[in-house]
Amino acid sequence: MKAFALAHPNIALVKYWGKRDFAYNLPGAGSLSLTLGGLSTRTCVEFDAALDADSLQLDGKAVESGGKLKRVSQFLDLVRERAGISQHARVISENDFPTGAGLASSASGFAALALAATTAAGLELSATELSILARRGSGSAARSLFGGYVEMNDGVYAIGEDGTKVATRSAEEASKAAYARQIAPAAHWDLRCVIAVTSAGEKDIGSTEGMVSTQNTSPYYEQWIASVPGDIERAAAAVAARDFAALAEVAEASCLRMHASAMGADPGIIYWNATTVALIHAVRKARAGGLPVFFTIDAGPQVKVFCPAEALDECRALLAGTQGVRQILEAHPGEGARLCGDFVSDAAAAKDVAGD
Ligand code: 2P0
Repeated sequence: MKAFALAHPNIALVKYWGKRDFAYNLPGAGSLSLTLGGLSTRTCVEFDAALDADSLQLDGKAVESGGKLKRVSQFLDLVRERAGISQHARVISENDFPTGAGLASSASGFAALALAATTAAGLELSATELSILARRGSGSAARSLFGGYVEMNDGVYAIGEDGTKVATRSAEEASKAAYARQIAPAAHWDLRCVIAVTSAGEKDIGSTEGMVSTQNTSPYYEQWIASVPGDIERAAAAVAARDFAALAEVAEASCLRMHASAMGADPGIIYWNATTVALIHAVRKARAGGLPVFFTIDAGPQVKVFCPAEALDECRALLAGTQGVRQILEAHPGEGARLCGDFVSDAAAAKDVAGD
């Protein structure tokens, strides 16, 4: 009744921002991401009949009450229901990167939790079933089950066994169809992601809250959602062809359109600070000067800059030379979520269960 799992965060190249259904946490549109090796969440779940409530320890601190504990407990309810068990669980989770600051900790967190909790509960789910389950915890977590380049389906269509799209109808049917799948393995294209941390604190407006406000009040929300399928097609083609210039164009466009929709909310949501904006300009100027780099920004002020492996040193220097950058993290295409022995075990020895 105890299991350990490790998962990496992922960064969307085509963003997820908005929900079509709250009960099943269905995304308003699909998305496309890269799973990031080099940053990890490790989670241990133990079901124990002696516990009278679920407990959560996050980054060494007990979470006694509040939204985070409730969200984890509600997720565990889904696992208990599926496994036919009633025991509460002890959950210990550790990130080796800043939590809740726009570095996708909910993606790696719920991916690791889904794998550890289902394994501890004795369930043996396929990678697709795990992705559907992880989505109920956090939309972006559905993508972190897989390594490399990943596409999340919006649930309007299911992907048939022959790869073609099959229309779905009810929310329940759509729930089973809204999952992620790998479109290219990590080894397909050695892109690097250099992350400029511009603020260490937790963000003021969480992703879920920001999305809900955007879709309820922004006049740009519908246009944003309508723009996503074309961007996914373009990004998938750029990944398949390893076309950096094409991926740069579509990824920056998707990021800016997502933020524009959020800024159009009432009151407007601005995740950026002055350093975020300075980095946008620095990256565009460097690209115009011939350096292959592009930026993307999630629901926080950090800037993620992608480059081919051979441009890593120059990319890093560009970010380090921008005033206001507090810390630089580096990531590379990573593997999917996997079971691991314990918190200190070698990740290379971990069993990869999400490689299909
Ligand atoms: C993404 N983000 O595609 C987008 C871009 C942030 C900006 O997915 O409500 O934590 O838990 O399903 O997955 C962050 O949203 O949202 C996110 P919920 P989640 O990566």
